[in-house]
Amino acid sequence: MNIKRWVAAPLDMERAGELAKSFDLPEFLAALLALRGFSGKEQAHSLLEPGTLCDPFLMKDMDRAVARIQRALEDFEKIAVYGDYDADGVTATAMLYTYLQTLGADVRYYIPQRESEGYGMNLSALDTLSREGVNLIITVDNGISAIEEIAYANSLGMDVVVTDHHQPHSKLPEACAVVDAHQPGDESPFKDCSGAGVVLKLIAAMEDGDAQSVLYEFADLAAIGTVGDVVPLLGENRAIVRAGLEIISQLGRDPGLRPGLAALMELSGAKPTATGLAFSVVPAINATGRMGAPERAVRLLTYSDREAARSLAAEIRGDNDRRKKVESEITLQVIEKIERDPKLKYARIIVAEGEGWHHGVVGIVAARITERYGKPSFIFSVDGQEARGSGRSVEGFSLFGAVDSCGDILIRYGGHPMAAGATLAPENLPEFRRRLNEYAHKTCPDMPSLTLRLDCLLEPQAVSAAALKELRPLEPFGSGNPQPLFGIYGARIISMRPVGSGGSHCRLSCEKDGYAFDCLRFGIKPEDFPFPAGSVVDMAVNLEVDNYRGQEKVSILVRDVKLSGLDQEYCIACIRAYEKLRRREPLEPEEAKILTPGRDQLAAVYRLAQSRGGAWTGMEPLLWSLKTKEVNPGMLLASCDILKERGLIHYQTRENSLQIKIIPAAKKVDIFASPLYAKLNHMSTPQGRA
Ligand SMILES: [Mn+2]
Repeated sequence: MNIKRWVAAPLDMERAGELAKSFDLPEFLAALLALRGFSGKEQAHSLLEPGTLCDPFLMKDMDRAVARIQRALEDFEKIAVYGDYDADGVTATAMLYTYLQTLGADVRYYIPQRESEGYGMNLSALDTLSREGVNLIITVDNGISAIEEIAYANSLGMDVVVTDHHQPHSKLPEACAVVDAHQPGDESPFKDCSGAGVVLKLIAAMEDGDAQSVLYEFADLAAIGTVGDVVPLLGENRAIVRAGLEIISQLGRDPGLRPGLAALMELSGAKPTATGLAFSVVPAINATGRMGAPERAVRLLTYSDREAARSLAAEIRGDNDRRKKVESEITLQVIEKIERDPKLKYARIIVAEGEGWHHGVVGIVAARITERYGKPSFIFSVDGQEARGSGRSVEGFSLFGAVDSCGDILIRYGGHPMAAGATLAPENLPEFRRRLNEYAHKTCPDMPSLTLRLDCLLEPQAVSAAALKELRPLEPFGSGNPQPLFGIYGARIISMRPVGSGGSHCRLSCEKDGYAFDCLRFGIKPEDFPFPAGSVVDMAVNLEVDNYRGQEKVSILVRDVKLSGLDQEYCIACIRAYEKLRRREPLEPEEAKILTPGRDQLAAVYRLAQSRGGAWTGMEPLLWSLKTKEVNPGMLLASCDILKERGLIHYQTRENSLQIKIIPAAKKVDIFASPLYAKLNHMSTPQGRA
């Protein structure tokens, strides 16, 4: 069952025409801008024009930062760049390290280990740097909250310049300079730079404010940090990513240009687009932090030797492959746990834990589980005396609020509404699970579901390469400016056939109003595609222009599918009601009524079990065949429970699929003697609840 709420605005071509005229833009582009809320001419042009960086000295303390670094260069002081193990921290470190080296500085870098040290500065790292004779530490992508650590560095005789892009606490660290656009008194007009973006500005400031030549030199690395940190690709970030992609598309042609990055791009076969980076280079760099030694990623990005770069790039790709393997193994184990345990599966928030699960990937696993089950999840890695976990939420429910309410049993925690982390004693996990769900029950009786936002609906015959090329100025796509997602609604699937190596993808031949067209669904084999030929479906699609034998061709790439004509809101409400029943919470009479089948409906579900013969089937095709009997997804599941209780069928659910089998030798039984049926009926009447 697709448990996402699909939201689409209608495309008003007349209005699009007006906008196009007033902005002097192609019609399709104007329409899309309007749909995304870029309603004024200025707003539209801010998105479409190349843009540049503003004066770096508008950032508070930038002058002091530059002065302190200049002094260190003149006096040949020993400098340490203190970074972070994610793609933003790594690229920020590589940029500043490379730049200071070209100035002849005595510089080293320090990247904390994700597992043993964690994010940000720590005292023992400072001891190490002090012992090595470091006089000046420059933090990148961290430092704004390191109040104690920076005081300690000062006590060891080291000065600190902070550059960061995280939110400051109420107190700022006692550093020589604090450069962070979010602090009070900062006058830079753009606040959403990544840590690498801030470093780009620092370097521009060192170069007397010459942002253009610094972009030319370092925008490739800053682009990776920007895409990696998922900051909005708007304003100055667009200028950075555009300039960066320009450099990246030149890599390989000029052998002296960033050989490590060139090798990594080549090995991953990534396209020089923001999305290409997000799915190749960024996870590979992040994997070095998750799987062990993140300083190797800085080494790779600062190498000048091509051979050494190639072999290190291959090693880092290996880390990423290992990370993927570990991640999918743990995901499978979590899904197994959930499917085995109704208490987990039907909970408002899924909290799952495992002994020895690699801590570096539990956050990614939580994201997958939330996407799959459409509810917040928290995944814990249990290791001796500690359980460390990471959670992901759905829009409309603050996971941080939920975790905060359990603060008294947590050793450490933090986060924001959509993602949180927590560490606790393993014996407190059941209590944490209970209280998290209790909090959700109290604050959010109807949990929000995932939303799929479409830009607009399109008719398949309106799709053309020419129209799509009008949208090119919107690139690069990313956070805040996603690749347009269109809805093609009410298409009939004529046939499916395998494509790609091993037939692991699916080509769908479709038809709507007599117009035939093909779509591609990646990563799903035809036999696993949840809808049989003949189904009428709604599809969420990306459109891409490919060059095929000199001819421009539009590819329709399917991202999600649901059955056409189902009332999505109603289906979600029905499933929520069923989950409530399974959690043994009292139902409102209306909810119980939704779930209670009549004789006809039970008979229809029984016949369905007969006809399916025990194959796994998506819920939506099953509902389609039950449509005339007005069976909703919650009622389908409740009916299965009733028939199972009376010994008439076996059934299992797996994620969003169902497998129903009849028990052939079953004796004639009175279905209505089912205790569950009686309970539902009882709850359907107002007096029954009282
Ligand atoms: Mn960052």
